[in-house]
Formats: sequence, C-alpha cells, structure tokens
Amino acid sequence: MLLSGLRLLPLLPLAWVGGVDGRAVDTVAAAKVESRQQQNIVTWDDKSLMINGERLMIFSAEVHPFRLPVTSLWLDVLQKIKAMGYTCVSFYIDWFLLEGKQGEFRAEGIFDLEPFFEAAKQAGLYLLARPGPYINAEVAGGGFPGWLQRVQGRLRTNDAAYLEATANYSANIGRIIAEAQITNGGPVILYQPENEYQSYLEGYEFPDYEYWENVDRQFRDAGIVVPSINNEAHMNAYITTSTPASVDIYGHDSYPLGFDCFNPTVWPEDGLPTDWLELNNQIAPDSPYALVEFQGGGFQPPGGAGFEACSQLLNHEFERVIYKNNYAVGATIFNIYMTFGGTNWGNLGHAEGYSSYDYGAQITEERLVYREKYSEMKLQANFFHVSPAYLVADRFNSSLEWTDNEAITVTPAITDTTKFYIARHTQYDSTETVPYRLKVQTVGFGDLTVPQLSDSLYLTRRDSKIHVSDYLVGDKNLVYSTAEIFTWKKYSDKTVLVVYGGPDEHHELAVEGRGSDDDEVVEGSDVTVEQRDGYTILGWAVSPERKVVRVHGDLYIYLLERNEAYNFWVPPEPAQVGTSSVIVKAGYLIRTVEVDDATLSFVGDVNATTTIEVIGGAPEKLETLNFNGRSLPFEQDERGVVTATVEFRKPRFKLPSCSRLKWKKIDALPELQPDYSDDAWTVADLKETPNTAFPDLRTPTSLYAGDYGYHTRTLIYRGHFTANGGESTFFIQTQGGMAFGSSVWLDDKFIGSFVGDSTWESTNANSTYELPALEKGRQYVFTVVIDNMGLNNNYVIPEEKQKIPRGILDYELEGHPKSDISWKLTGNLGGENYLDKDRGPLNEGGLFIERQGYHLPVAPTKYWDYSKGPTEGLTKPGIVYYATSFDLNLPTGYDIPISFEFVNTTAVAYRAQIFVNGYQFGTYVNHIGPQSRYPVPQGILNYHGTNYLGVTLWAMEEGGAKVEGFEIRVGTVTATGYGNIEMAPTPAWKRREGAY
Ligand code: IPT
Repeated sequence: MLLSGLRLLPLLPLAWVGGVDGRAVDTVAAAKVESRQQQNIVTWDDKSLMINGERLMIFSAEVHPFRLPVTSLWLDVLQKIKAMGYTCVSFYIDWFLLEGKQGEFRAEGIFDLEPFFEAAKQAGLYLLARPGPYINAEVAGGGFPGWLQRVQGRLRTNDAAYLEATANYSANIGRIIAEAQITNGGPVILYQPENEYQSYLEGYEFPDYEYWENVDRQFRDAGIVVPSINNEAHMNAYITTSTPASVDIYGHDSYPLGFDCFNPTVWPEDGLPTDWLELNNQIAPDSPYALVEFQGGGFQPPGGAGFEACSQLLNHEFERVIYKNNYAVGATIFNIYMTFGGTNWGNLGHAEGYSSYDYGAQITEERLVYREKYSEMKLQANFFHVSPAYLVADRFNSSLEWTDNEAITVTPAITDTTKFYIARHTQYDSTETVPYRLKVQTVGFGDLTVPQLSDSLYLTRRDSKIHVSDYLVGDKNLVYSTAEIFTWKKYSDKTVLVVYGGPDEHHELAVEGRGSDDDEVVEGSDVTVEQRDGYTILGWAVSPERKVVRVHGDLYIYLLERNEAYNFWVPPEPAQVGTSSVIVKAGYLIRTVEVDDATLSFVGDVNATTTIEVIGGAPEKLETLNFNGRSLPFEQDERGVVTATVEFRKPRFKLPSCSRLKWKKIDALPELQPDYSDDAWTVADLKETPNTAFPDLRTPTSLYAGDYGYHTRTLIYRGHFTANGGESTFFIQTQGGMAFGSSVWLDDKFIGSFVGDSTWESTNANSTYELPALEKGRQYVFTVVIDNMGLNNNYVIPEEKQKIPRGILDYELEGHPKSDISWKLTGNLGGENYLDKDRGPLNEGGLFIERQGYHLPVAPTKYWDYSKGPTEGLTKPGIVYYATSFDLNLPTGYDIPISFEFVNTTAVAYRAQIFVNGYQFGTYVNHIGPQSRYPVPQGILNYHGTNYLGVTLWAMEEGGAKVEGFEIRVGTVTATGYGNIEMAPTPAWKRREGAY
C-alpha cells in the first residue's frame, strides 16, 4: 500500500520502559515522565496540540473498526470522514473480541488493526487509540470478556486479580498501538486509558490513583509514548493534569441533547453547557480544551425510537448550535461520537441495544453520506483548516458588549489580528428568527457595528454563526464577514474565497483596501458594492442564485446559499493530513484529488449525473481531467475554472426475491425429541459460584452460564428428574438482559414462554407454569431456552454490572425436592474455547444448528426438508432454521447497499437471527423492535459469487409464528471510485468433532 515504505522509517527509536510489576506509584510516575520525554513529535500547550511543532485542530470522528468486519471497507469510511475535513479518528478496541479465552489474545483477520492503521495513513488521518481495557461503548460487557465474570477481584479497581486479568490484553494491544505511533511513522498521536473513570458507589474511595497509574503503566510498559488523554463524563476533575495520578491532557465528554429520539424536535431545557470555559481554566489551565467524546447521535434501546429519529434529534441544526458553542469555549481537540456507528453484528452489543449501531450519525450504517448533518460538518470542519487563528485565540465568556439584542448571545475569541464572534440564540433552542447587530473590533478601523448596508443580521431557528473580523485570506484582510467562511485558497494568479449564509439572510463582507477598476460581479446579481474609507463592502441577500464577485483585482468571492455550499469540496490528496489546493463543486462525494502537471484526477462517488466545477487549483492549462480513472471532456474558461459532467448511469442488476429462493429447513430444537442425548453437555455441578458480585446462589448448583464459560446469545438448559407424581407447578427465574425471552418445555410438551418486553424490570423474569399430571417413577426433562442479549456494561465502580449473570437464577418444582433436579447446560460449542477463530468468540450462540456449524456456508443441507423459508413458519412453539443460497453478480464500480428486511409484521412473539455467509448480522425481536431492516455490507455478502443465508426462527407462543415477509432491499446506489472490496474470511462448514 501507498505508505508501507514510510512505516519502515521510525522517526525516533521506541522507548521501552521495562515491565516490572508492583512498582510503587511514585516510581511509576517518574517512569512515565521519562517515557514522555522519549518523543517530541506530539506536544501541546494550553491552546492546542502540535504535531512536529505545528498546531493542529484535532477534528476527530469516532469509528469502531470492529463494528464493520470488512477490513477493506475501513478506508471507505475514513475517506468519507476525511472528505468532511476531519484530521483525526478516534477508535475503541473491544477486548472481549480479542481475548475471548483468557490468555489467548488474537488480533488477526477481521480483528487485525494493521489495515485500520494503513487506511488512516492513506486517508491522511491521525488516530486517537482508546484501548480501555474498559470502554463502555454499548458493547457486551463494556468490552470486558465474559470470563471476567469469574475474576476474583472487583472490576476497574486496583484489586490484583483484576489487574492481572488485564495484563495480557494490555501488553498485546499496547504493543500493537505502540508500533503504530507517529514516533514509528504510524498514525497514532494520542491514547486514552480507561474510559469515563467517573461514577462510583457511595462509600467507595474514589478516585483510586494507584489503579489509574497501573492501567496507564501497563500501556506505557508496552511502549506507548504519545500523550495520554482522559475522558471524564462530567468535569469532576478526578484525574487531571495535576492530580497525583495524572494524564497529559485533560478532557471530558458530553451528550447534551440526551437520547430521547421519540421526541426528535424537543431539545432539553438546559441542554446548552455554559460553564465549561471557567471549569477548564480551573481544572487544566495547562492543557488544550479537549472534548474527547461529544454527542454525534444517540444510542437506542430495544423498543426505542430507532436511528432515523435520532438522526433528526441530532441533526444539522443541533450541530450548528451545539458544536459552535464548543468552538466558543475553544475546543481544539473535538471528537464526535459516533461519526460512523456500524453494526453490532455477531452478538457484540450489550443488552440495551440491538443489531444496528447506526447512531443517527453523519455517516449511516450503510456508509452513506446523504444526511444533511454530514454536509453541515463539512462546512464546519473545513473552516478550521483555513482559520489557524482559532487555535491561538484568547477565550472570553459571552457578554452583551457585542450585540444590541439580548436574545442573541455572542462569544468572542480574539487574537491580535483575527477575531471570531460566535453568535447564538440566548435561549439556545429558540425557533424564532431574531434580528441583531454585531459589534466587531478591527485593527485598522476601530469598532464597527455591522451590518452597515442593512438594518440587521438575522439568526433563524436553531442556528448559530461564526462571524469574523480582521480575518486573513492570503494577502487580503477581511475587515469583517458576517457570512460564514467555508474555505479559501491563494493561488499564484488569484485568491478564491467561499462564504455562505442561510436562505434569505442579509450578509456583508468587507475587504481592506481600495476597490480596483476590474472589480465586478462576475456572476449573479443583487450584490451591493460600496467603497468606504479604506475598505470595500459587499452586501447581499442570500438566494439560491449564486453570486461571484471579483474585488481588488484578483480576489474571487463566492457568495453561496448554504445548500449550494454543501456541494463544494476541498478534497485531500491521498495520504496528506491537510487539504489539497483544489476547490471543487461536485455532488455526492469527492474522496481525493491529485494534481500532476496538466492532469487533474478526482476520485469520488455520484448518485446522479453531476456537473463538476473546479473553481480553484486546476492547472493553468489543463490537459486531462480524470474522474474515477476515466478521462472526461471539459471546458476551461479564462479565469481557469474547469467544468465537466460526470454521467451517472443507473446500474442494471437483479436481486433475488427471498420468497422465490429454494429454502431448506431443519428443526433447531432437537432437544425436544425423546431420543436426544445431552451426554456431551456441560454438567452444572458448581456448588458455589466464582461470581464474586452475585455470590448467593438460590439453586443447589450454580446455573449462571458465565460460570461455565457461556457468554453469547442462546443458552439452553436441561433439567432431569424422576417424577413422584405429586408435582404441580414449575417456577423459574431466568435472566438475559433487556428485552430477553425464555421458553420452557417438559419433554416435548411446551410449558410456556416469557416473551419479553423492553422495560427495565424485564431483564429477568419470574414465570410460574402449570404442569400436566406427571407419572410417578418416570423420567422427565425440562428444556429451557434463554436469549442472552449481551452482558451488561460496567459503568459504576465497583458495582460490577458486567458480572450480572445470565441463565437460570432460581426454580421451584412444586411437590418435588429442588436438589433432585440435575441440570446441564450449553451455550456456543466450546464456550470460551470457541471454534470459529475467523468470526471471533461472540458470533455463534448455543442453538443446535450453531453448535453444529450449520449457520456456516455450505452446511450439509442435503437431507433437510424443503421449505418456503421463514415465511412458512411454525404452527406451534419451537425453533427452526431455514437456509438457502443465492448468487449475486453485481456490476463493479457501484456501491449497492443491501439489507434484509422483515416486513408486514404482526404482534406475534418470535425471535429471529440472520446469518450471512456465517456471520450473524441481525437479531430480530418481532414484538419489541424497533429494528426490522438489517444492512449487510459487501465483503460479508459476496457481490460476485454465491452467498449462504440462514434464518433461525424461535416461535415463542402457542400457535407458533411465521415471518410474514422477508425481503432483500437496496439502499441508495452510487457510482463509486472506491477500489476493490475484499471478502472477509468466510470459512465453510466442516463437520465438528464432538458437536452435540
Ligand atoms: C459514553 C461512553 O464513554 C461511550 O462509551 C458510549 O457508551 C457513549 O457514552 C454513549 O454512546 S457515557 C456518557 C453517555 C455518560
């Protein structure tokens, strides 16, 4: 790959701090300082981070590579982020996926981070590494592997057993991160240990500095030398730059609009933070203002409003008002959680979520960039590329000094030259249109009240603006601009400036110096040009008709309506952190540009026939214009502007209709058959539980699945007993997390289900079932199926919620001694000795068909029954598995997002899982929702070959259940210049020794 050569050139030797366990805190602290001195590439002061001495706005996107298990798609996502103008990506690492079995760290194939580092370098993005070990992140266990349920120490504390449990992971992942640091030519510039070390139970002594030092030491020992950053949930200053255990850079997170996506137009009353500047000045006056996680969308629980609703609550207006408030405070490390959410495939999510982790983010789960919030961020992030003064401006609180209207609050950020004025509604969620005048300071002309050519500026509903004065555009000085700046570039023969405003707003911009005879309105109309003493003012009403004005000879100013500005791009060159010198109007997406002598080459995506217009940066006499490797006819005018058309041809392709596919089916609950043998199952024989957080068993032996190594999805229990004839009812308490369910059979007779709902009370269930008359002396067996929705996060210390068990907590067979039932259980085949190393430790659960590997491609379906597929369904409670395969042959050069959708659903209780080429890419709970459409990326789906599709259906109620409709859907199709997408490994079914 492009940069692999570079990687071999370490800029500085790595600093290895010897790994001696049990050092006292003070020596550790000393060692840390020593290690920090090993690198001088990433430095900082109170204003900003510096890379090789150069200040940089860390405009960062949160992305979790593990939520997109196709390594060759990582560059796609990162390019889309880079195209917005970001400079950095922050990523969590999920320990659970990498050390599913204690002592066996595995980061290969889809879990390999090397392709992610490569993609970051190729996209030109720095990385903030967040390895935990605790990450939260709505993943199962908050990133803690299931086996931590058995660790004899309190999680996230200094207990030796916990720290020892983390050591292997931290050493391995620490080394991987260390090798990818900028000191070794890699992209990693920052690292965050722990996560939101913050919430604790009363009585617990908090913070535990020694604990923090130990977490940090593990990573430092592995060779991490870049600065550490903290991510506090609230500005409590537990671990700061000056506490006994410390970080290099203090930072915090914030989700100010919350997560109530059911009311996507309602902003909470006190949603706008206003005390941050003061707090940060107290807490960490020596480190740059860092928002390590800032709301970019919202997570959603089962039964929630869904992510489209979240994308409305956390939309472009939210970004304008709330993010610009962060700039007012002076954030120069700004990470947006999530920018691309992805998918909780293969059971990696926690119980309070579901398969989609779209998050309502700027980039959709299908990697599409059509949300307006994506375009809005492109405007904001690009501004910082051309406004270096922002990074050094002095910060002040807002005051009434700057405006004549109390309904508007203006916060200044001031340097000797450039000044920024961030204006917002005083009542931050106002939907009114409010007039205001603004006072600006200028070096040359004193204080000015603007606008000067009209009565007022206007701030419309839920908007905020960054006005400027004494703003340098190359060798020109903008005395002021009320219109917001998107970008500018200075070329040898001209300077191009692009500004924008909202529909119908009046804006003004003043350029220092006298106008020249050449000044003209090059395009559009209704621009007032007025000469004042020492500067020229342009005034205009924003309209869809764009205006281009030439002033002072060679300054071309594009006055755009914001919607038009959305079509402009300042593409990067491959592997460059900055932007190129090209400014281009195009459509859907421009990924990169390369300028080579007289050739200009763009790589991008279009979803319609698109005019491209290069308004700056084209070679003076352009000879060749390439778009996605194809040369286009073009025109170049006397100003050097290049125009061309990219044709979009709708691709023609056919997708199969699920109902017409040939399906096979197999009983997925053979346990109900009289001759079924559970000889090979795990005997539940632990008289005590190793689970220190829930030590009091209510059953004669532990029935906690985690005690026996089963942590993922379906759990099945078998309880054998010989009846005495006096049994009447069966009480059972099952636990699987939010929206879980359980079903019970006695031999092959259905006894009842807890179908589940999305309330907090229903994370476990007490069920009492009537039994039929039992025959004295006959042997019976209960079969209990439980849906484990994923282990809990572990937010509060030392509450240990990760250890909340899954399985059977209690039971009572009325009329029968409790201890006279002998239990066995199973989860995924092998438990922590999971079989499928390629798809990882969580992908398969404990259903018969999963234990046999029938969810994998080319399962031995020969002797299975023919079926109509999931729409056939079951007439009584049970579990069935449907499998089919289909070929795809989709045209190359297109991004064709495919998803599977459950349609026409009714209220019947059933649960389903979708497997695509062996990857579980959807868990569907029909009666709870909200998700019914499940995107599956190319690379999991084979777009040029055969695909194996499997669906499990668990009918939970009398009368059974069927899937009313199951369809393949296509999302927004684009013609793309993105390269080849390689398949994730999809090893096929093999007979599994000892599978039961
Ligand atoms: C913050 C966590 O740091 C992050 O891991 C994720 O869980 C995020 O929330 C929500 O998606 S915690 C914050 C909401 C208090």
